[in-house]
Amino acid sequence: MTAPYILYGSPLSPFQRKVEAVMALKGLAYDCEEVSVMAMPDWYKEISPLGRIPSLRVREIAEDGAAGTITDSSAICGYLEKCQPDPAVYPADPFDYGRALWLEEYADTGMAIAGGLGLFRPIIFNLFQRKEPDLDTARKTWNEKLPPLWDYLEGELDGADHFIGDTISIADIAVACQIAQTDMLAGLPDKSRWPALVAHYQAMREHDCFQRNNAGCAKIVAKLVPDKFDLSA
Ligand SMILES: N[C@@H](CCC(=O)N[C@@H](CS)C(=O)NCC(=O)O)C(=O)O
Repeated sequence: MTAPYILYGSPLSPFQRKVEAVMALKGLAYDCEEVSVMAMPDWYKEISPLGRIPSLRVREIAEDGAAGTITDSSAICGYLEKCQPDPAVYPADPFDYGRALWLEEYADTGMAIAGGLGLFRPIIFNLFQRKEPDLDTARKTWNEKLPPLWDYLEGELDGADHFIGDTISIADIAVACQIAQTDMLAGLPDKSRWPALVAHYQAMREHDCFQRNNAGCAKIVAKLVPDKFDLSA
């Protein structure tokens, strides 16, 4: 049966992971269509003028072209929340809502720039191109750039299971999506230094809403990275 949505992108994108988790939580069925950032097709640039994945197609609006599509994970998640409000991933309380948006932004910008550009890409993009992974850059990121970002999140969690209130919100999802990016290649932050953050991430990783994306990533990464890299040295 044809699903009502198509998600364009790659399971390896933390932004696609965020959308997939939100769709799974809300029980929304979707098909995935691979769009590689390393060889972005021209038809996709019409949908995403900034040349980024993911984008969502709403089939009942249009089956092709830019019509019926929304690009950018935050825009997509905001749209999905309006379509299917229950369960909510954005808190109802105005202050909590603002805090959730901030943590989503913290993950999507601060963590994505550090972990994505400084660790994930120097390893995986090189491997895709059959080059040696740039472990010097990845080590510098792991040991110098990521710890202050994790410190902040450890403080924000303050031992709790969730960043906001006692249910999953976009803040939990967005942060876990970025930690998954570095976990795939380098494992977890040191549990003795960031206990709440690691426990939070492990619980999120096991949550049903991440399983389809976890499986998609595992298939790709297992071929390229049989063993995780030890970047702590
Ligand atoms: N703000 C965007 C960011 C999306 C983004 O940066 N995606 C990356 C892949 S993870 C991308 O498409 N990069 C294109 C490129 O590097 O050329 C969102 O939330 O969807």
